[in-house]
Amino acid sequence: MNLKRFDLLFVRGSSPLARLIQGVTNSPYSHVAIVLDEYHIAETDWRFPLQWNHNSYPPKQIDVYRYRGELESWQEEAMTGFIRKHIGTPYDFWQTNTNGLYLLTGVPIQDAPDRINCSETVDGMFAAAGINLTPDAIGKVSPADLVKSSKLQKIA
Ligand SMILES: [Ca+2]
Repeated sequence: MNLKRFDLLFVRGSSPLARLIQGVTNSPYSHVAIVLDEYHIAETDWRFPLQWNHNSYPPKQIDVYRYRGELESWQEEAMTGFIRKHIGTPYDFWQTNTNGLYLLTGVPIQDAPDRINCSETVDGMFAAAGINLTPDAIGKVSPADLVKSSKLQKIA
């Protein structure tokens, strides 16, 4: 597959936590990772801070989404800069948990400003380029919210 930088890999996880996220958000996806190049991704989950990884997701476990528009070079630089700036940022458990509570009970989502979760990273990265993927407050989104964005299209 021809992956491009800033393509998004939406992952259908199978761990107990992944199943919980899928259930609470009513979505097949438990995780989202950002493509850096054909072989590398940036991602964070409860086990590790935002980091660069080899893309080792089996194709059958992921769907690939791409921004519909053309990114200008300043936007690509802003998005790459966002990732660079946040490499090493710890995972935002509190935000993930309260996002789940929000969906179940309406209690507001709590955003720890110095921590990020997977979908918050994606939303923040596009926001750095002036692109709002969803009508929700920046970062207060789940993978399920992101795939509903009219600015993204599924390519694989
Ligand atoms: Ca946060």
